[in-house]
Amino acid sequence: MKIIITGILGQDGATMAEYLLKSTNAKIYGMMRRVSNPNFINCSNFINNERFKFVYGDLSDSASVDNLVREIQPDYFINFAANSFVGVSWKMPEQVMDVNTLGVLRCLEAIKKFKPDCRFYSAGSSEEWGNVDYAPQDIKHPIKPRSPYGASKAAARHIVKVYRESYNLYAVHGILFNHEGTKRGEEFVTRKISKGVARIYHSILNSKNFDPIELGNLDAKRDWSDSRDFVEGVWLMLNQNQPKDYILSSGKTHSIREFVEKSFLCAGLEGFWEGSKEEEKYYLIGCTHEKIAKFEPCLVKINKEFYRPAEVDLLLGDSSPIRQELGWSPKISFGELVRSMVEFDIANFS
Ligand code: GDR
Repeated sequence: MKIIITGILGQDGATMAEYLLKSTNAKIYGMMRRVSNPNFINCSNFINNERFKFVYGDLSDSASVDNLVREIQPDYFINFAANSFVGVSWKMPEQVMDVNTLGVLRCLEAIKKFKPDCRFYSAGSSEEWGNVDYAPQDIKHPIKPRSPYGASKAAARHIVKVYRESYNLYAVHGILFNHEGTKRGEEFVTRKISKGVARIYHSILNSKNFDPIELGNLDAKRDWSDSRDFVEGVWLMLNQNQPKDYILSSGKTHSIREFVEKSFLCAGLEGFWEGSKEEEKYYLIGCTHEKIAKFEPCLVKINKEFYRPAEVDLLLGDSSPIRQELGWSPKISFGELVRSMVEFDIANFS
């Protein structure tokens, strides 16, 4: 069995490769773009596995995608490559549409031309729902994206459906709600918080002054899960009798504010909120370090730079269909996810 995974250096690509190398005998081809200083940290557990190989390719270059599918003749093509940061999608909307939407089209075309029985996974997003009408959101929720990113994923969803119905391809577009972990990039709010908590924890331990974590909107709510649970759901979606799109979510929602509080508590630090709107701050309480208690120990403050031109206020997913029909369910709770990220970042702080 041969599997191409794109976005191999990112959280989902690397987590998927790790999972498939353990649970199957497949040969994994991890597609990466040529960049000057690639960061292989997420691949360190499998980089030397003899069933794993890096291959060059770029979703914005159809020839490279065509060549990979023609030469490798994969049984599965799992597309996790994307410009996945919602916040930056207003700054480079054309590139986002090119990679996230046309990139999916290029994969589908390559499969149609060179390996039509290859099963294709397209990474959809709860950002497609955007300005939600109701909660929890199910697969029938109207598509109402709030960002170029959300629009790019919604368009990808349509093109996957069109190719599935027009050419009888096995192509699925899973709607994944937020999923995190220790492979998460620092630009995303959860990892930014867990890394910030680790930095502050070590400063306090060494009786040193510290800068607060700077965040944007604290009141947005997200349905967070652990990415290790999600790759199992993706694999189930790829192995049904008939292709069908499903939602992956925890079915619980929490605000950014709650993520902040829980993260600091995992490091043994308790805080309190003071002020409102852009002046709101989170201060440390009960600090016994004399040197730290002397200055005003502010843990979090607001920086307007991290506000978005349009926000998605509430995401909460209904994943009951995949639970009932394919037997998937997440094993890692929100509390365990936060703890694992904070403990990892504290232990690996340098
Ligand atoms: P999201 O994830 O946009 O939901 O998309 P992100 O972690 O970037 O933001 C979540 C929420 O936190 C608020 N926020 C901040 N966000 C960031 N990044 N940095 C901050 O400082 C900050 N302060 C507050 C945001 O406004 C937002 O409301 C993620 C990505 O992985 C997508 O690729 C994926 O499709 C969806 O999840 C499901």
